[in-house]
Amino acid sequence: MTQVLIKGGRIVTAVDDYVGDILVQEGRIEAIGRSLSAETAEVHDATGLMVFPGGIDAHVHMETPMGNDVYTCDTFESGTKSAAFGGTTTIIDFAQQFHHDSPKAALDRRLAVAEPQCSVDYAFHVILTDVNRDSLAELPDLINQDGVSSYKLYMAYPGVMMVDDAAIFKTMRQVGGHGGMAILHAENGIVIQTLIDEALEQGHTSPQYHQLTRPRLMEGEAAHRVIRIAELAEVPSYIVHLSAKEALDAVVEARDRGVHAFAETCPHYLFLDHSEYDAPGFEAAKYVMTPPLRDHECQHALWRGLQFDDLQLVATDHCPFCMNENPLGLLKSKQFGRDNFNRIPNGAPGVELRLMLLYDGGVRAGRINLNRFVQLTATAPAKMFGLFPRKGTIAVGSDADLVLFDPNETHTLSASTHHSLVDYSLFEGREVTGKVKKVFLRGQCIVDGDQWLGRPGMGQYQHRGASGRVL
Ligand code: DUC
Ligand code: ZN
Repeated sequence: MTQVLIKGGRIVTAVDDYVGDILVQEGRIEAIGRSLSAETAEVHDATGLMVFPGGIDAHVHMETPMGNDVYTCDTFESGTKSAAFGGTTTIIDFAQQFHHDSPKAALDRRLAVAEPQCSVDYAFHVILTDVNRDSLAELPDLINQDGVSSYKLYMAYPGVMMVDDAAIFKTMRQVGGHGGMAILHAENGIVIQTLIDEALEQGHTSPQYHQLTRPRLMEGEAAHRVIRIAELAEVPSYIVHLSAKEALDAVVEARDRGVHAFAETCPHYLFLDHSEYDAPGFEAAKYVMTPPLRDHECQHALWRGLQFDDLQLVATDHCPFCMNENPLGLLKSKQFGRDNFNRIPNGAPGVELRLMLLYDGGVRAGRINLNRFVQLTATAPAKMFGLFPRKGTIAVGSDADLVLFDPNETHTLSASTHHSLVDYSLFEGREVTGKVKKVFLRGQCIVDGDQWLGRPGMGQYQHRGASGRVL
């Protein structure tokens, strides 16, 4: 019987904060107490360290086709290793249904790619792009048998990913009765496309125009619209990568009326602002993610949203493309759009940095407390997406996904030390205090300081329960 004993750490959950020992048996937490002993256990001294539940990143894109044969540059192998070094032990990625495609086939394709490679646990949201009688009919079984309870719909990218309001409404009604939830990329794709076309007609091709053609108002409009559609369908809704104050206003207004509207934001919206687009030449392409970085007014609103639970979780939207064409090739690089901002692959890296940024810039900066930090990074994602209480907390019977964290170690974030294949960091040179020291996945130590002890294939697919039934 494999036993692991983690001794003397400061155990922090979304509600607790105390010093104790954790005994792990066969990958699960067997006991929590003081002065626990177990003769044959592998012992880890956590004195002076915090012990968090393993992070859950509910929004990542590993080796994902983004159209035009462009792919995100992290494989499941490199991306999950990077996640682990950042204290994330479960990721939720996406399986995309193409046109004339089956959602179940989309899931099976992604499972086949992910299964031999993942070194942390993983699950999928299914992206629907072809909502019709046949694809809708598959969803109850996907929820109940395959454990996929969240369905992503795009209100942006017309002609590629965008679906219309009827598709959103039909999907919501279909999945709602089975514990499913629609999750939305909320931007008005048609108006934004008009602005993009006009900018290009006027000869504006530089990356700065990415931001100028995706206004806050059109995020707010889509957020408002989709929350109302969900209200009519009588189901919860969840907005991904919320960045604009106008979108948050729509969430707050709905929640104040007792409507179950949920949303996530991402570290780059909390810690970076639109002045990054002033970077010279093509440098600004680093920040071409959708939605774009916003201004201080939005940042302030997002922090307030996190403090008052109008925003429920922080995910990374890890969607990495290299700045340089080599060594991974043009199709994994921002250079693909060097002559046209609208062809720059949308997305930015961050899966490794979420806990450290949020601890340093959130907890240490006095914006959120430690329990809220755990809530945002682990407990809320587990509850929102049907993984709780197996994941997302430190409790007897839960998976022993644990992070030992030194709250006092200061270090510098850099692409030269991260574990993703991407060749830049949004936070290059930023000094943070608080560092992941050891990471356990179901009781196995997979990160020990700089040492990688994980292996591809040890991550397990997670069948999830209902999504969005968080009261
Ligand atoms: N936004 C991104 O930045 N990347 C992937 C897709 C999206 O909507
Ligand atoms: Zn995304």
